[in-house]
Amino acid sequence: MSGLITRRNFLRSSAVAGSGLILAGCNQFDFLADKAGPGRQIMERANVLTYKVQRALIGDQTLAREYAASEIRQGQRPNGSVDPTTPEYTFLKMQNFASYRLTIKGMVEREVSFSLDQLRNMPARSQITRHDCVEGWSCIAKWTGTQLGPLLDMAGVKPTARYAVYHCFDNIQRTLSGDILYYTSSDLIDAYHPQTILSYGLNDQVLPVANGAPVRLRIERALGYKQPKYLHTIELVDDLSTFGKGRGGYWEDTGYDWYGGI
Ligand SMILES: Nc1nc2c(c(=O)[nH]1)N[C@H]1C(S)=C(S)[C@@H](COP(=O)(O)O)O[C@H]1N2
Ligand SMILES: [Mo]
Repeated sequence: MSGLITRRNFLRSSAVAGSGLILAGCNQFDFLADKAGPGRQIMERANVLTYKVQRALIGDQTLAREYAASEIRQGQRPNGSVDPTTPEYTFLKMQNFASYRLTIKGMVEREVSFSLDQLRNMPARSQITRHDCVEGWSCIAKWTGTQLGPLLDMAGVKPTARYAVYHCFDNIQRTLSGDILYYTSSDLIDAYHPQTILSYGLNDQVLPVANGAPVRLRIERALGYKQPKYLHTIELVDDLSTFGKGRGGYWEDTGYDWYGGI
């Protein structure tokens, strides 16, 4: 996976940015831009550049900063969907998520799914990290869950997979043509990152509905909108263009940066 971003690519990207030639064809952006034709928007190119530069600067395995318990000053402020109303979620919530399953599917050797009890009985990791929302607020909170990486290995991610798409239960937006369900995505470096956990605990309590019960993903080096709540399916893909408006997430579809690094 780390082969995707080589030092050479990074240097090429920087050189391009530096010389102001970013609009003059984009063969050098081989990671995302190869999915697109010549009509790509400037914004998308900027996203790719941001991704490459941020990824190169941050490295594959660098950990997000972890804090001391004394630095938790308030509860995790609920934001976005706080109480999903889809029938599926309402039903699960009514029975305290007894029949909840997290599914991993798509470009995998075998589709797998896990109950909440199974997830809770896997090796747990707790981390106290800072959540940064683009709306301009931050919260330090303790997240407990199990690492995503080993679960992906159980499914057997195919070598052709490039992204993990995170599908959520909540209808973040209702339109005349139906509900829009929240989703986001990451590359496999972030999916396998040691601090990327399927979190079911928040500040030593069961994860509340307002913060994404029963399971929400933490991708600690990314902004708030890359922390999917009410997660039910992780789909391994090689192309993001078939989901939503094709930019890899609900907020990403409205123009937010795909990588969303902090
Ligand atoms: N399913 C889902 N995930 C989501 C959202 C959402 O509305 N629905 N909002 C995102 C945004 S913008 C933020 S800041 C955080 C808020 O998480 P919190 O409610 O635990 O603070 O969740 C992110 N993940
Ligand atoms: Mo956010």
